[in-house]
Amino acid sequence: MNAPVVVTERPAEGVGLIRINRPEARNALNLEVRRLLARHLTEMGDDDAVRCIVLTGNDKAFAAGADIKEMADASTIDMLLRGTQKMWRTIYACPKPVIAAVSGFALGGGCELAMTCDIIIAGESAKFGQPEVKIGIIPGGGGTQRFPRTVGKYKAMRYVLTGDLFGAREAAEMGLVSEIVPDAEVEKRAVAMATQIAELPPLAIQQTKESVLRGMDASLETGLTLETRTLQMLFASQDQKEGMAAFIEKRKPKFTGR
Ligand code: CO8
Repeated sequence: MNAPVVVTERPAEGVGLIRINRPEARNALNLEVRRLLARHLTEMGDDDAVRCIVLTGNDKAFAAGADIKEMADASTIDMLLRGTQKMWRTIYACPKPVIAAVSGFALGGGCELAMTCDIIIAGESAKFGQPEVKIGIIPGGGGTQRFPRTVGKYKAMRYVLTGDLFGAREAAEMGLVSEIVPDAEVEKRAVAMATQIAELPPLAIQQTKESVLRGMDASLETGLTLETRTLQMLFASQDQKEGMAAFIEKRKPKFTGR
């Protein structure tokens, strides 16, 4: 049997690619997949050679949600002991930028997984949604929290309360998708953007990600203070000296991540 999560270390210099690989179940996120995702993202987060990560599925599904067959007979205590929110946090806490390359369905936990990523590249026929109410539960991976914070209360309510799916175009109009590309080019475009990010100074990239994410949960004043301190701190890095010297000397910079 093929591994349910496949890692391709370097589709390009500095880029790690993680593929969810359960095509027979529309990439449903069973416990094994979630554990592997958490493990690979942690490992890539710690690997200096990986500067940006692409997370993808196949042409039919990014992920069709948590595995319903694995949950159907679970008790409250089973769900508690599974502790999936810990794995979810590991994914969210990855210090490197993560680009979701979404083709096909991104539903329930799959849509939430995409929303934990930093950039979402979607194929033009990708379908998103939080259909959990239709099976008697609520979203459990951030769908009632990240979704309204991203698209606003009334759009989010329209979808979480009906379970209706929505297409890539509507997702982009709501601000849930960063870029739409032809279906056949989703992974290629995501890897190209990851390569572009991987060439930039890694400390500045990581600090930018952290500043955006932490600031979104804070007051504007606190966020601005965090931003100022982070900017000041980066003047201790070699990459700041190199980046500015290269600009002045009209040459290509060589960033070391120091
Ligand atoms: N769980 C388990 N199996 C699934 C899932 C799933 N989420 N989605 C699809 N499959 C399986 C089907 O059962 C089917 O298996 P089989 O061949 O053995 O019958 C196979 O994948 C192919 O599926 P379909 O025949 O249905 O394929 P279609 O192309 O006709 O439809 C859909 C694709 C639209 C994706 C459809 O399968 C579907 O609606 N799936 C369920 C979507 C859903 O309800 N998702 C929400 C799940 S609940 C959830 O995510 C809660 C998150 C809480 C915690 C967050 C942590 C992850």
